[in-house]
Amino acid sequence: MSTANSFAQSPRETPHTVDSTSSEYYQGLVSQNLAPLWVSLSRLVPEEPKPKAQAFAWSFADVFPRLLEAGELISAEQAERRVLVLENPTLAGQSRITDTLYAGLQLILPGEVAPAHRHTQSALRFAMHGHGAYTAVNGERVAMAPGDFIITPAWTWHDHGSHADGPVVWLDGLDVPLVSFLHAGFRQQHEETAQSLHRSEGESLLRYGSGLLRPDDEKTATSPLFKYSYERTRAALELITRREDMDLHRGYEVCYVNPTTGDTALPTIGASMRLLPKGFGTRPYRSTDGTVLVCVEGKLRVSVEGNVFTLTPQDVLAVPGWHLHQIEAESESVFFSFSDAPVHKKLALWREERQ
Ligand code: GTQ
Repeated sequence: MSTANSFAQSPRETPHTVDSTSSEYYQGLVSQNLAPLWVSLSRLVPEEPKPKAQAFAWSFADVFPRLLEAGELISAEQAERRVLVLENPTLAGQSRITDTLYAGLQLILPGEVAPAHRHTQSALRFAMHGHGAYTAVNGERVAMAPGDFIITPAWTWHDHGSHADGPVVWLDGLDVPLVSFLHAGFRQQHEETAQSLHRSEGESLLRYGSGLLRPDDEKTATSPLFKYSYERTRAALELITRREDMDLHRGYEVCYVNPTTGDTALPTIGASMRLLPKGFGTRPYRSTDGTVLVCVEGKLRVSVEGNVFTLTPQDVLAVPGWHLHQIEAESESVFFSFSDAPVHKKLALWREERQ
């Protein structure tokens, strides 16, 4: 039988794949820019998410020497951003750490400036190594110290620089693959290398970080507070561990939010810092968002669908969406994470499973 109907499946049967070159009918469809849904239905509308990314970890100790080599090859100004992109092995060449997120390690050397630009992609920085570098966002400069979380909201001018006496490295997290999928990317170069500053350092913390808005200040889609220091974050976590219950699937957790709305600091990327007590292992957990973890203190053993990764400070792990994982702390451990959960939640797609 070679009629099209013979390929129709009842939904309960496993659909078979059809060699599209096998009959005149299928070849004819291609030439008319048509395609038979019954061949691709189960892929288009899967029973559950099957991200292309795999769970994978980068050891900071392995990447750091490569970054220093890059520092000899090219200046921050020449490179515009001197970054080694963390590419998920199953998405090689695509500049993605998970299916929807980009991550890279950026190096800045003493005296350098990574020139000012802006883009519609939202960015976060998680400071990893060295003191004395800064990011300027919207006319205000903020110093970066290890563990600090800094945002560069969409379409805000930003440049980075360093007065340090050694190399400074931070992790960049951007929604590049997502914006690329939506073809919503715009970028502009600033006419000056470093933007002029019209706010003093600490102004956004003093106002928005103190919960102080002017009566006519509007709620904004991104946080007007753009640096969340590790010092304060760590102190807040410490308090919580003393007084509150722990989520057995997540550990103690504080989320970086936009103080004007209570929503995530960036509209497309959510971020949090978690603490696990010594010897504690989280119960098996998965959610649809793809997550990037960075160990900050202690030692973690993370099992993702049976693959085990050991993380010490500054190591980075990609956990794709819907991958069941458990996190065990060998000593009291603190880790940062960011994910595309806000997008899932805004589109009513987010699910989690707690076992
Ligand atoms: O610092 O502005 O890793 O625009 C990739 C793109 C960093 C940045 C990246 C960027 C930046």
